[in-house]
Amino acid sequence: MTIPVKSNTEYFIELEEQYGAHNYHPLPVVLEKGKGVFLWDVEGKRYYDFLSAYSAVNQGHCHPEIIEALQQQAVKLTLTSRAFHHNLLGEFEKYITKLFGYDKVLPMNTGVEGGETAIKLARRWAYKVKGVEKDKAVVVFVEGNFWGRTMAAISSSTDPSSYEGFGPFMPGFKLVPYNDLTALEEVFKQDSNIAAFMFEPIQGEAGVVVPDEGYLRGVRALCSRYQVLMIADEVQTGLCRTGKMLACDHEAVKPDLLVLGKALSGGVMPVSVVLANDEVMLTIKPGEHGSTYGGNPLACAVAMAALKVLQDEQLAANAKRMGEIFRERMQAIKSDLITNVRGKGLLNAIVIKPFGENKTAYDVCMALKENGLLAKQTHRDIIRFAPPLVINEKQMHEACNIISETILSIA
Ligand code: IF1
Repeated sequence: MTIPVKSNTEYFIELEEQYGAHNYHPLPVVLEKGKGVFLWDVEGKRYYDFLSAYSAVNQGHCHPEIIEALQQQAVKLTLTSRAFHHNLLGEFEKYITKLFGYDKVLPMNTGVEGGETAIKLARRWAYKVKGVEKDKAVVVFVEGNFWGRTMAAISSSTDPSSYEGFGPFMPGFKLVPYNDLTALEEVFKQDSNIAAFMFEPIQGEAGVVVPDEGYLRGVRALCSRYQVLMIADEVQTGLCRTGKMLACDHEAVKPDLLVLGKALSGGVMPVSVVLANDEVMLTIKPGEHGSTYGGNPLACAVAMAALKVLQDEQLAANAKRMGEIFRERMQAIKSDLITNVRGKGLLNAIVIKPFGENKTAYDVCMALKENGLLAKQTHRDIIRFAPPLVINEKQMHEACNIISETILSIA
């Protein structure tokens, strides 16, 4: 009796099944190498990466200049804690505050820590500057928001798969519909305890929901009028992803607090920041917030290299141009499987009509994988497409050929 030999893929997936928490349901592919827009699995098969680790690899996998910065710093000094100074923190702080036009920056690690930090700053500002009564500060979020998995993040969520079974939840949060300035003004009028409004300029996890032209300007005007801090969560939309350095730049709007993460390190390690002016930033005093790795030497070196690559390689302009090609190609696919194509820059999504016996966007992603392109569905009917911003025109057309041939073969 011959024992079937397991493929490498099966071997690695079974290890995870046996020894890892089951908090994800990944596509059945095991990756081991990445370069630019490409990934290779343990069978040696090459894929176009059309997820970019949810927009953390905007500069392309293993960008040489970012890896060089990592390697040079890694053999010198990686972590001091903030109990002492180190020679890269001030350099990084000056670089990033000048680049985005804010007085100061508070460095953290994951995107959700950036969101948590922004909320703590907003509450502190509400008590110290706006004069909100102690423990009464309110932060307003939008329906369909996603900013991470911590207790505060899921306390603001409207997605049961994020919050169900994890209560009790953080108080002091209110919700309004996205892309609805009337509802937002209503809440601002009714409640004088509002510290801030935190939202994504384009909603990623909700399925690349692009608000109406003018929404960002409207939010800015309402926040200014009602003395509410505007917090832009640009963890996913920032850093050239939507065709500008920031999604807020599409309407020339400047948030009071700017949260960045993901591609701030080019996919090398978790680096996040909150940028704000002194009136907000200096409401937190020494010893009142921080983290072991926040602002570590390695993160500073890697983040400066990652930001330089975005500018030197003009990745915002490339994202704009390649995104236009992508949406044109998607709209040209003659299939009623696709009911909508939407996005900005290289943050795009297609909406898929259920097909066959209850087949969904997941099944399209499985077929795309077979054809050499990796993407992930969000919810049952939406596929987000977000390649690294270094993708060139030839690669974009080749990837679009894969997508259209796959869709047409299914239909
Ligand atoms: C997972 C989703 C995306 C984010 C925005 C903050 C954070 C995220 C706008 C927190 C993180 C990640 C989380 C990651 C998958 C991915 C994701 F599918 F979960 F919803 F991108 F849409 N603000 N998004 O999108 O950043 O703490 O993760 O560094 O949970 O698997 P983080």
